[in-house]
Amino acid sequence: MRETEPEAGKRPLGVGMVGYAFMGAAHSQGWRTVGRVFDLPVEPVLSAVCGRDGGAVRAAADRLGWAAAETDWRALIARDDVDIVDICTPGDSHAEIAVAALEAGKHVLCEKPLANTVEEAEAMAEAAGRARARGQVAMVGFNYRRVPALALARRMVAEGRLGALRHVRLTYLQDWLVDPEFPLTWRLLKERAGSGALGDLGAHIVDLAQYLAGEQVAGVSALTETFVRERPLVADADEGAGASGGLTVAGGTAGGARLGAVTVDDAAVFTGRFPSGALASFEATRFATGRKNALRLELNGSHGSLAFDLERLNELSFHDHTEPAASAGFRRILVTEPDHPYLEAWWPPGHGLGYEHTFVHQARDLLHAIATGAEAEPSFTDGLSVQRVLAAVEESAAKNSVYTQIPA
Ligand code: SOE
Repeated sequence: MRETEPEAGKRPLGVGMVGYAFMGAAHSQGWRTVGRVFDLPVEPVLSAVCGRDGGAVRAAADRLGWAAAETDWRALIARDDVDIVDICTPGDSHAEIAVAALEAGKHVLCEKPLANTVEEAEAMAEAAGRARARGQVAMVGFNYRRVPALALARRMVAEGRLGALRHVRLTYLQDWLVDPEFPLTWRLLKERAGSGALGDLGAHIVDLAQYLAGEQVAGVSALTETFVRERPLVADADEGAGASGGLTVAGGTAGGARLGAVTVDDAAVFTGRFPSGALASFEATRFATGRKNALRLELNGSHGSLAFDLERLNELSFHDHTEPAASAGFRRILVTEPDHPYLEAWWPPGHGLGYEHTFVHQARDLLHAIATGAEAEPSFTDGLSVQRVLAAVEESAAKNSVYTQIPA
């Protein structure tokens, strides 16, 4: 399926995507669907996808609906039919591609975490600031902000329904690394991925905590651990950048494969403070046996609490502490009403959404920002702020959990 023709009367905006693994497939789904669901003055056109392996990227273009394939990201950025550069590569190439794309006058969507280091994230935020003055938009792919129930949670916190926040508690649990025979793909190499569960999963929950609380974490105390320190080498650590994005490797490794060092964390557990006085706690792990993609959170405030579980993403639990104790208690809000965030465009009440819709909403928000000239959120400055928390977690963990302040 190819999506090359813009809808009549809408300004076409060409998209060029770098990377086509798990996230690239998810983003493609967003670009393909957004114009059919949301009424926007602009229409994305899937102009070209880029990857290093010519045969594989051409196959991905056909599978995912892109009109053309490129093997050099610089050539992709230079194309006249590319207005938006969408970066879905491992973290070690984010900064170079994003800065080049912004300097070339393109809008940019970059997968999370924004970069592998604070220095790279600073350079990206600076480039985005210069580009903003020229009318360009830059956004980080923290897609869980686009779960309607979490956007509703943000709205309720901002409206004061929870009163003063006391606790912001988040966990993000997966289990795909439990098997010590799982091979050493790029996600386990610091120079490629920046960090492990911390940057991959912890980045999501730090961003959500800051988004929901409406303020930035001021300092952290952290522990990290690498439970399995050596894993079987694969011929090409990028193999996992194929269809599964490093979460599986086709055929596994041959028995008796040589071992290589895992250079990232398997799990990170940390607490933090917000300037308002609220306390935060975070847990990110790839070793929570039985948990596949379990992102859960609970906020407790002086007037009430909110709880959310990604495995039931059409629901938000709310306890209103201002109600009489006899009738108060957590109740389930079914987040499928037309006046809930994003839902006016979708199905009648009760007909829920899923993971993939977050990428449609992400595309919608980016296109809306481009069309209206508004700043896109989460901005590269928001991504930098998450990066600073991740760096502070690593610093604190290296000092056995010493409280580490984060520069504002
Ligand atoms: C793998 O851990 C992963 O795909 C993350 O990279 C994504 O950001 C998350 O949404 C799901 O899990």
